[in-house]
Amino acid sequence: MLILALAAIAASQFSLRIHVQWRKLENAADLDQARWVLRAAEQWAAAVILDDSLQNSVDHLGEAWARGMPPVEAEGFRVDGRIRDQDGRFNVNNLVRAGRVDATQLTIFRRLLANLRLPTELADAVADWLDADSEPLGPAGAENGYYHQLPEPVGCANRPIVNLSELLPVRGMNARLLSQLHPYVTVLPTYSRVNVNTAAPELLAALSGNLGLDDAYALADQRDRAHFRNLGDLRNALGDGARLDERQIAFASEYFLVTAQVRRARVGVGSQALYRRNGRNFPNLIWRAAL
Ligand SMILES: [Ca+2]
Ligand SMILES: [Ca+2]
Repeated sequence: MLILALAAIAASQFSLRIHVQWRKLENAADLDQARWVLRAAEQWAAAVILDDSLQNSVDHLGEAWARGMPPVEAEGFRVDGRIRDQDGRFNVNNLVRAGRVDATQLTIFRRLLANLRLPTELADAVADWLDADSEPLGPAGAENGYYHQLPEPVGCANRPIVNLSELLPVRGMNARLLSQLHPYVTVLPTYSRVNVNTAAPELLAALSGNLGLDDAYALADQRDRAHFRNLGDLRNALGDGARLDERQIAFASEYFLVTAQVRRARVGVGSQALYRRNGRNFPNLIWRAAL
């Protein structure tokens, strides 16, 4: 009797174990499939970016790539995707060229911080974080002399960064400020001009010494009704007086961030991928990270 009971328990445990194993295999297969669908979604987004560059040489928020897409079903998964150009943002790495601070970019960054009502001294500390030397830019700057004396010492990067979160240890920075800054800045591997068709009014105003924030909002409104094809369009929209720094601007974008998510019941995967346009060829993948 006891033996029979023990056998029954063993059998039920065995069947439970089989069930758990089977569920794990099933989940693993689902996850594998979800990852394939995710890759396909990224490739699709890159194809949309390429297709746009074959159609025209200007990028604006009324275009198909910018308009976001409703979720689609693929292989039983729900797929969400979004493409955001990065050239409508201030590229933090622009602050330094060949290891030295670019004074023009520093001024633009200071103005952007002021327009966002964030502390302008952050600009100096960020530039010091990126420039090759160890000389603080001014009283608000900070180099290893500052960072090594902190209760939890850190090493100054003294080089360009890859991800915005790398700025978290910068003097005066914190998670709240970084998240406020996040929609207006980006981190790109090469020098980039600001696409005036996709830039926020705060950045448009930062590109000018004499365009007020209210006028920048009016300019962006006008642009969103009819995008700028070229300098002539922009100058007409600005009228007499205000000027943007025309060496720093563009009407097209080169870098695009693709965010994709794939979900089904218990399984979900997501990614972000930065693509760079590559003429009439498929865009180059710069980096890719799981979400
Ligand atoms: Ca375009
Ligand atoms: Ca430095």
